[in-house]
Amino acid sequence: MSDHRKASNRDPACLFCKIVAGEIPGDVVHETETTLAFRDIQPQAPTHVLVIPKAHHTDAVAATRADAALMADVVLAAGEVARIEGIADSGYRLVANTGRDAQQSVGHLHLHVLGGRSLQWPPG
Ligand code: DGP
Repeated sequence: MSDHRKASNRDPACLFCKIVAGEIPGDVVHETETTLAFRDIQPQAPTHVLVIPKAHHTDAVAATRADAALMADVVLAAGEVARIEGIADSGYRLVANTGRDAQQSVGHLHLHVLGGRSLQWPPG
């Protein structure tokens, strides 16, 4: 596997890299060779799971530039989380906050999988 797909491609200061490494606990709901999904510590919906690549990439565009197949792995893992959580049919939202104005607080790509209730639009 090339470096940009490996968990060894990590930022030692990154919170989510520490969860991948098991240095900080995470409530893991799904895992593949290249992705990890765990419950958000501040849930905003009955289902609120974060899906990340194990390798460190700052956001969705950076990850896709480095390895489009890795981004596909993340999206497919999010779909699997929705199935496991029982919200695949009722519907769910995938959110990738990107940058300051979007309130991205952790600079490691993560898709929020939100569902289990009717979600409002537009978001705040
Ligand atoms: P964002 O604002 O899009 O960067 O989302 C980051 C999310 O990460 C936010 O909803 C809260 C969550 N979070 C922050 N620290 C931790 C942690 O230590 N564990 C878990 N499971 N989630 C965390």
